[in-house]
Amino acid sequence: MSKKPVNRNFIWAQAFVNQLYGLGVRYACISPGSRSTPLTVAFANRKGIKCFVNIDERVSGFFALGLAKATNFPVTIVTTSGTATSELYPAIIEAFQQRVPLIICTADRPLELLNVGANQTINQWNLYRNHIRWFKNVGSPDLSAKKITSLRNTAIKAFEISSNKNKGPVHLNFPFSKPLEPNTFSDEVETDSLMEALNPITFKNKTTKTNKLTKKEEKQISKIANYIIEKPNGLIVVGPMGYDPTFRTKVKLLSKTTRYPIIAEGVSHIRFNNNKSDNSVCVNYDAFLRSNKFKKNHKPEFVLQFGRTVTSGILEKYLEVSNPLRFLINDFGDIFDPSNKSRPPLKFSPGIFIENLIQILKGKNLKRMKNYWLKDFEKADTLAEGIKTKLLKNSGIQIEPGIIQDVISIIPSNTKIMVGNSLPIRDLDGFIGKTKKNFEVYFNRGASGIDGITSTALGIASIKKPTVLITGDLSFIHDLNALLPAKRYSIQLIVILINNNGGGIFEMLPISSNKKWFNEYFKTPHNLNISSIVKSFGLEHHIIKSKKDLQNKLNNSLKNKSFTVLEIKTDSGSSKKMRKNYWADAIKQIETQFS
Ligand SMILES: Cc1ncc(C[n+]2csc(CCOP(=O)(O)OP(=O)(O)O)c2C)c(N)n1
Ligand SMILES: [Mg+2]
Repeated sequence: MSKKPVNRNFIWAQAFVNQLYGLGVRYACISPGSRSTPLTVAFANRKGIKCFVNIDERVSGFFALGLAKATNFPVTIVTTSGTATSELYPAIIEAFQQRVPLIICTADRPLELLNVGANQTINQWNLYRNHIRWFKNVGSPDLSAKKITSLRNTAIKAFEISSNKNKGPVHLNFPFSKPLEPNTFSDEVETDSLMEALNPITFKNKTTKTNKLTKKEEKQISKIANYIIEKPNGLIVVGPMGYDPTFRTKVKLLSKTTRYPIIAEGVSHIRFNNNKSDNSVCVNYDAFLRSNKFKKNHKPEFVLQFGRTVTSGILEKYLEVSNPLRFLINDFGDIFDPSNKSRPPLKFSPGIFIENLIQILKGKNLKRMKNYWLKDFEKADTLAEGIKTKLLKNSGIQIEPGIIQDVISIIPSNTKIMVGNSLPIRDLDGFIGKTKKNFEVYFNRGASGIDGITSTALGIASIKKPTVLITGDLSFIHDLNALLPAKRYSIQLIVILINNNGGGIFEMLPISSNKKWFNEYFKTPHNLNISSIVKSFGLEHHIIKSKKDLQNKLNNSLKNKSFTVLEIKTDSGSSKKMRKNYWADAIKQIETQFS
């Protein structure tokens, strides 16, 4: 039998990568380093896996997060040993909290070099332990059939956990001894066993979900149905989450059946693809729920909440104070209720839950004698919509909520939107009305960091076109290294950069009245010339001077198919005034109308 000289680490890495490929993994985000050579070359060598190389691991982590969000499928990340691994942590936290599937592969020194002062060596064992769904130290490469089978099973477990069983990031630590390069040989192996090592096991997914409910699940749903029958004053809260497209129709049907209003979060996609008749979809709750009178006379007794914790603090407080019987429904039974007053969460796919619930409710006599409940919410929503539209109609380009509304009205249906934290997501939630157009909205609300926003958007934009990012200036500056992959991979992304020269959100907080500390420690103006920064990366940048200008440049950018920053210099002071005027007007008119 013929033998072939090989590098053990490389064959080990190839066996692992081939198994991932066999499972369907198609993207790897790799950062340069020496210890990770076997993994890097195995991924680079694997036809069918697209590799993105990012020098900055923090960018790489968030970029992978964006890819995984857009594909809803595990994406691999490779880093070398040492601090490189810890640069991934922010993205891993975000992936953990949002249940985004990532397979993190960190290269390490072998056991004998740990804790003895070896170069670029830290304790990588379960480094992300508070924010990871699974960790395994893969062990030293070994080309025996038994160890290769074990390695493949590790790959399968990592895939199954991250994509389905306990969705989110998983961490595999790979110790490698030198030599690391594929053409520096450490072993001789028989050709047959080599072939065998490189062939992945065919994996049959036995966990395909059936729509059939267990007895326990049937009981849970019929309990909810009984509450709905008895309680006319209920709400359906649709929080942030990437729902499947059919959910929209189902939740509207549930609203029709129950006569409960839908409280539609800005980033839930329920605001989009709406018809004129979808009156029960309420979007202006952040304004009308500021009226104490409305709140006092409209206390929900029952709430079904899909998705994550809502963006609006006003809504969250209202739910807490009204203290309804509140049920959270999501795929993994996660808790999204800071008030900690809701019942234990129900683990259901939202669509399946609604289908079964409607089946039970159909033909039942729901106690809806007084129809005022739903009508009042619809009326309050329409009232606030009118006030908002009037105020924004005459607002200049420097008014932040107006910009977001304009962007939504300019971009065509089916554009993907990534929205940054701080004011952009709050303005989107507070000011975007219902529209006929259909959008997919992405967000990093897992930990609501201002880090990695552009990188995440670039990952999304690599898959979905066209993608528009709406972000603040500090968030953009925090993630400047994202401009490297933007250039390197010519990614088509339009960045709407709302530049209020610092953290505008802090203007909304009581600390803003403290002149001594506010500017230096909170708002932190930077006075940077963002145009020259962006242009130094060889990327396109335009300053937007007017609404007309926004329309023209945004339309041009959509056609150009390149990375473009459209920077709008805004005034956080007058933007704050506009928001406050709107809320004050809304309170006034709601209280007159509902007297
Ligand atoms: C990584 C991280 N650091 C700090 C914060 C706290 N923080 C929240 S908003 C904000 C300011 C953001 O400024 P910008 O991106 O310009 O948005 P704006 O407030 O102007 O809308 C900061 C520093 C955070 N959320 N995440
Ligand atoms: Mg800002």
